[in-house]
Amino acid sequence: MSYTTRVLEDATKKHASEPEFIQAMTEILTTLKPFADARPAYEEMGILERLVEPERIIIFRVPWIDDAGKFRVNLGYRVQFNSAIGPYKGGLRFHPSVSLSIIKFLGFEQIFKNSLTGLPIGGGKGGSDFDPKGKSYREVMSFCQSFMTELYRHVGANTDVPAGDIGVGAREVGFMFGQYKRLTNSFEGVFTGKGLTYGGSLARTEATGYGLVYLTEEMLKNHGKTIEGKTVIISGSGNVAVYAAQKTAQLGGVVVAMSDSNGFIYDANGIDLAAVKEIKEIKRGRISEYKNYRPSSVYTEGRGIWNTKCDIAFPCATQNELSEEDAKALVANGCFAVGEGANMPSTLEATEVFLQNRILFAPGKAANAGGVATSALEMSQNSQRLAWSFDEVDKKLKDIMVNIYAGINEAAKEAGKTDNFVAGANIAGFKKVAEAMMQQGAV
Ligand code: NDP
Ligand code: 2IT
Repeated sequence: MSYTTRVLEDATKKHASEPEFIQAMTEILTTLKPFADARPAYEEMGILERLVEPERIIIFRVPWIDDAGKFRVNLGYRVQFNSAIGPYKGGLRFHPSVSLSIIKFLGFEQIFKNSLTGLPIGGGKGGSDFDPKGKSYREVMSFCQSFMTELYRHVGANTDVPAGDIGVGAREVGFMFGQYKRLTNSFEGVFTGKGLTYGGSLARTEATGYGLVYLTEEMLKNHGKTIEGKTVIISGSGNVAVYAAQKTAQLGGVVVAMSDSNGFIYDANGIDLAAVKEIKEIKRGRISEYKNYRPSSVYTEGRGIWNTKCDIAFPCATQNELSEEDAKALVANGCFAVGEGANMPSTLEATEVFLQNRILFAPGKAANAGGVATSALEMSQNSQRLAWSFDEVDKKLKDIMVNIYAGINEAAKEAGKTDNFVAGANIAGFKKVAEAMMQQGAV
């Protein structure tokens, strides 16, 4: 049995109760197989065995009191996966579905994603099964302060730098940053995605969505196409989805559908993004309310968004939101490009459908890396005690996305898998981390 297969089989057995983590490992190790098996030094130095085990996992109780005076308890997680090329870096997710498996899959993906950015950031991820939906301002603050009261001792500007993800935006980052500062008496860049008044970077809010569109545009350009005039559908209506929609519209694409966890809207005239932002960002409401703004639009309950005819699809909600059937429907309807704004939104089977049908497919760890890349730019600004202009950060972000495309394109070609950017991203991301691990010895 080959080295890579053995490591994957052993880790799958050992972590049998972690389906999402197994899925992420399977995708990465399967595509790395020819590359890693051809280089005996990796086996000699146990690179893959070490790579699939986090350096540290922290799991803790988060007690808080709700507005009715009732005691509540959630679980908090931080998985410090790999620090070979820099301090652990990755977001925090607050969602009732959060489990160790989900945080481990996200942390594992983050190692390769962060490497692809070319910036000195290791991989980590954290979060809680706390559900911010329907909670009051006071309850969210109370939870965030309690969460940080444990997490503060494990993070730091040169150790581990969290940020946002699903359910964690500027409001939650503010509460956690404030509590960290109070507990440590230290004003430092321990979080990214901070507010602009206390060290946040311009363009970080927009970065993941914008970056997704920059990388997709570059991929299309290399295949004689552009976004201009194309029909686009975007799942989700959170941070990533909204700014992917904004940049798509700026480049002349027409976004006709968006969604949330309840259903999706279709607006043939192009989605009115100001309305979506008001519903989701200000009112914290449901996407179904869009009908009040555009009576001619159609709202459909459920997860049928992928049956909408389009040229380009951007899944920007959550893991495994796009199944094999969904992928087949997209292909049958003439969709020719897919860019993953979310982490692992396509199942393994859906990804296979895209690759078999030669869809231009940009996997999440490359396509959504603009968020964490801009987080690293926020860390640089904090270290310098300077703030760069929006245009300066946006230009750097664009250059980074163009470079990521060049890197994954080159790696795919070298592996004899031209245009397979899944293989390209995994190999390109892995190489640098593996090299750093070998140079640092048995750590
Ligand atoms: P937000 O919380 O801002 O938005 C999440 C969106 O996805 C909401 O519209 C939400 O709908 C929907 N959603 C969440 N869970 C589910 C579910 N189980 N089923 C269907 N829809 C769901 O999160 P972000 O926009 O920040 O994150 C979206 C994705 O992008 C995630 O996969 C995240 O890991 C990834 N990502 C985020 C980055 C960032 O910088 N924020 C960077 C790179 C990747 P509802 O409102 O109904 O819950
Ligand atoms: O999945 C991700 O890359 C993020 N949620 C952003 C992480 C970060 O540290 O900015």
